[in-house]
Amino acid sequence: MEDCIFCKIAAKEIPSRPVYEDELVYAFYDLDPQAPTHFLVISKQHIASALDLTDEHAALVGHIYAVIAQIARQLGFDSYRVVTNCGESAGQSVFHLHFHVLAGRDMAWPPG
Ligand code: DGP
Repeated sequence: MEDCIFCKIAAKEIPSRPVYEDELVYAFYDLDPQAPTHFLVISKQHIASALDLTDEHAALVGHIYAVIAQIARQLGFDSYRVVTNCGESAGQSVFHLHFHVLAGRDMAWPPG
């Protein structure tokens, strides 16, 4: 989608530090890390937010969680947090579906 920063990152029009890529998803390190390890997993398909997900996306979302587990194993993490901010009030600033993966420190609950 034109003017979507994450579409441009997925298309390599904007540089990023890659973690993983396949035909459905791209994973790259977050510009503003909130943990010693903090990367994002995005769908290559432009989906504005989790609010737009339907049953049609079930395989995609399942694949994203499988990819996250695979990356975590490869990086040596057995403990990590996955966050999807959905909507401005929840902290979403980029309106392209993405999953934050945070690891390498203890996490507080509830999140702020
Ligand atoms: P959220 O606020 O939940 O929509 O998360 C957006 C995240 O995207 C935020 O943690 C910062 C990150 N981010 C924004 N622009 C860029 C960029 O150009 N490159 C990278 N690597 N991360 C970005």
